[in-house]
Amino acid sequence: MSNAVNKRGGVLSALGCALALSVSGTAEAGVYVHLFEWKWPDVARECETFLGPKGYTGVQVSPPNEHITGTQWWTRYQPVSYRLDSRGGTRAQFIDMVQRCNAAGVAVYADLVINHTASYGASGSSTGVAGTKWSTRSHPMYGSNDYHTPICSISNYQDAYNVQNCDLSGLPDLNTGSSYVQQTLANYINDLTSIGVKGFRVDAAKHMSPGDISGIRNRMTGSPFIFLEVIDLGGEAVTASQYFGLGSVTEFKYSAKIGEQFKIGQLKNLKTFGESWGFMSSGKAVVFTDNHDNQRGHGAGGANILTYKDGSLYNLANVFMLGWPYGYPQVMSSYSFSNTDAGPPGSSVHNGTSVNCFGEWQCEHRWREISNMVRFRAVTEGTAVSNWWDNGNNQIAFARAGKGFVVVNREGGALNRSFATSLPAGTYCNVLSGDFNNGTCTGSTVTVDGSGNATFNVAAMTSAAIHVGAVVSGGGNPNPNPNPGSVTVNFTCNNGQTYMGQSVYVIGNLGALGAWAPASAVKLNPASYPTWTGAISLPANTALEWKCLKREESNPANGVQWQPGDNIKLTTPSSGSVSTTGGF
Ligand code: LAG
Ligand code: CA
Repeated sequence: MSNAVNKRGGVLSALGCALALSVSGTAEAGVYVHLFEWKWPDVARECETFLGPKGYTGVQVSPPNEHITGTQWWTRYQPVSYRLDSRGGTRAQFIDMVQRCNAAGVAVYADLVINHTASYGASGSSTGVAGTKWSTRSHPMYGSNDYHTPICSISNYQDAYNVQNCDLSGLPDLNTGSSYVQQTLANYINDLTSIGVKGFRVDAAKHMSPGDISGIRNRMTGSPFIFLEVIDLGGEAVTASQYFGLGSVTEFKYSAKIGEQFKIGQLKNLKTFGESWGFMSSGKAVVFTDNHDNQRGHGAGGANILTYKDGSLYNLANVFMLGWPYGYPQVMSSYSFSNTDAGPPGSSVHNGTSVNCFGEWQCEHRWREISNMVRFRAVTEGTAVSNWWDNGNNQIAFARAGKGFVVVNREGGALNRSFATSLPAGTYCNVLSGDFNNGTCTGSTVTVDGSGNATFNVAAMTSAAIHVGAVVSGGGNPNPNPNPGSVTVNFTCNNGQTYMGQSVYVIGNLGALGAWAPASAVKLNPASYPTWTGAISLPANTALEWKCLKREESNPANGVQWQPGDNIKLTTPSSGSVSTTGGF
């Protein structure tokens, strides 16, 4: 398990994030996806074949514990027991998924429904999906004295006591202030942590006092990433800021406002998108265009929430979200629905090598624009916005200084224009028109000249993006001297035992080191097996981070193993060469 933690740590710091998972209350670097209602074997396969290779840092999964029976999606939010047996799959399948996602560098975040227990069919007793007998306020782990009394219903959002100690939608409200309840919940959470789960969404956090959640957290092992679902659109007694001491917090204002601007506003307004709009500080915020609730009119839904149903407009909003440096973004991945109660399709997403996406399973996280902006965000991490441009209406463009450039055209006509990109000269892959793999671009290219200018032709309702991790040629060297400021870095990876077809690579945060994409990592030479070595020419005076990586040569998503522990950091010298060593 500790190995997996370390692999995860590697990916995290890979994204320029100086913080460790243990710093709770600080947003993560990177991008995570919510694979809403995906079954565990599908999630595992997705980690290996898509999420890891594309650079997603995490995956939020539906609540893994036993819940009430029924076809509706929201049965998952009515806990019967904390057995890991659910519509997502069995305990064994859950463990397999967590291990395989960790091995692929993708952290699993579990959704914790800990404010309440089941109530549907409230009067009767019933059996949960794993066969546990229960009735309202009576479960193997709880009796009626484990709930808040006297029983009341949430009716007044101006009254924090009412919001936190009464029943939400008739769901029996656990006495989360009691040490027995706190320990019971912590035991469940610690089971997940011991399996290798790296983070938790705290469902209905607004309905538990920060003190109660703190009591649970103090009984938790490890230092998982915690983010709290607090719906705060203003005007209520319970506010998001009351939870900042516990972890990151969902910023629902972001979802409401990005939808408003893309649907009925003007994109030029987004120039200041962030704290000045009344949002929480970026480092606290988990942000999304839509989540599993508000995409279907539940939990703070509204007329302007964007969903997959918005098609190209949804793509544009996600391109903006992922290109814009605010918060820790969640990409929503949905199944198609018209009935807002309807549960997931019975079909699997993965069937051998074929993928059942873009239909009954929407897989927004696989839409090209969305998936390729994940790497853009990693490559531009830590850089400020510069070179903002707008046409006074719904065409915008901006740079992430020196690292990337984005153009969004939410108008009916094409946008043809030369922009000051801030990027080094070179031919870049427009990663929203095609994929960039091993130095090859399957889409159109954009040429940045020696002054940093480039002409973009962006069709109506589309976007374009270039970044220094996807350069076809050039990329900083307009000078005829091919590499004026370059030095040689001698890489060594020790203990690189591999199987047939698997090799050891250098992977790091520079484009020349694959920009953390296993597919683009640089293969080393096994002449002194199991020690692998290689010399790579890199820019002088440049800070970089890297790790050793194992992967299969012909299938970069297979056999992936990251060097455990922190990234190796070094700054290249002004000339000559330098040696650096990692290993397994
Ligand atoms: C959440 N965040 O605070 C979840 O994101 C949200 O999806 C959950 O509600 C809610 N808290 C409770 O965990 C969902 C549905 C509700 C559903 C509830 C329990 O949005 O509609 O309520 O899960 O399954 C359903 C019925 C209600 C009924 C209730 C109790 O829709 O009409 O009162 O069950 O029987
Ligand atoms: Ca409560």
